[in-house]
Amino acid sequence: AKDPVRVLVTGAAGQIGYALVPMIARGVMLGPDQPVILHMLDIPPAAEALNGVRMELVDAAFPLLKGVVATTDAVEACTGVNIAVMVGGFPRKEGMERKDVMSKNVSIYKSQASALEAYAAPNCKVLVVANPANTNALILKEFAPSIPAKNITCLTRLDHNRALGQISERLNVQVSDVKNAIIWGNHSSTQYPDVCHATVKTPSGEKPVRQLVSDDDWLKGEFITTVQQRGAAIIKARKLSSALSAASSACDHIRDWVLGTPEGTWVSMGVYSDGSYNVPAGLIYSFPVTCNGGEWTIVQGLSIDEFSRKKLDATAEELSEEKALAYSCLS
Ligand code: NAX
Repeated sequence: AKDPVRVLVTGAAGQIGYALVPMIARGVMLGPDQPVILHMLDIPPAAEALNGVRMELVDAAFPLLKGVVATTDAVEACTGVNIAVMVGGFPRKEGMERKDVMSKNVSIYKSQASALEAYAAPNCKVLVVANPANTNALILKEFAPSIPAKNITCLTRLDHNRALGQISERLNVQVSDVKNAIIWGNHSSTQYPDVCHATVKTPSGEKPVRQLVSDDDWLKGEFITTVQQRGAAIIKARKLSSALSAASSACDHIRDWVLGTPEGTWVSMGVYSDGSYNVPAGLIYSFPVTCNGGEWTIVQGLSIDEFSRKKLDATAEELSEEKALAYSCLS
């Protein structure tokens, strides 16, 4: 039998946490033969709710779940973890300035970076979900200098999956037959959902989405805005933000990172930019990546037309501004 993998979920008493921990305990994230020990962190006001989640995990009697740590102590939570899914953060409340929210999250991610750096297992892989996800991940990277930059990522897989879902609905095909969409940039409304290289499996072979969707205005207009604004549409409908889809996508992100992407398929991940596609280096930016042997690689050589170029640059610009704002909160 395999040794258990320790998986940290911060903000585990929240809504995404409640959807995510049972998926991890069922093997959705790491596979049906991989035992796990869950580490759950939340803040003291949520301690009782967190204990309730721990009780439910016991009650569910998951065969793969070999232990649960439920705590409000970051050091205890981070100790020995192999994977860290950072869902906890400070939400933007009505009337709050962007700078105030940023400042709260910068201080959370600075201190959790230190706890991870000091106590996590070597080669721990980190996924930041909490918003502003890209910039929180960047702060975490800056304050955990001994964790390789390659190990720190943020979630844009939900946006990626939303793009696949929209194409599947539009063409009335199975979502599993659609692949190679790309989310470029920030997990925000400036993200660029790009299907210029996406394909659909058909009885007569793989066909480009751009050929199957003849309405270019839809691809350049409503498709993009629907994906960009899907989070807001879910809030409007549910009166709560996306949770099950966010949790499921977080599992997809880690599963593909650890176990690899299928041949010929890429996915979107927020990763530390090396300057590929003329995106400024030093931002956490969402790129198309393939994964193999537990490492991601940015897909190279895709053609970027003028329409796309502007969108890649606009979302990079926003991330540079966020980075500057985050740094101004440090001083
Ligand atoms: P909730 O407010 O339900 O849960 C957040 C939890 O984090 C709460 O239990 C809170 O007590 C806890 N928390 C706050 N500060 C903490 C700290 N310092 N350490 C540990 N825990 C802490 O929010 P939920 O709906 O679960 O969303 C969580 C985060 O995901 C939010 O920041 C949200 O904006 C972000 N999202 C990101 C998505 C993405 O694709 N990257 C999509 C979904 C989601 O909107």
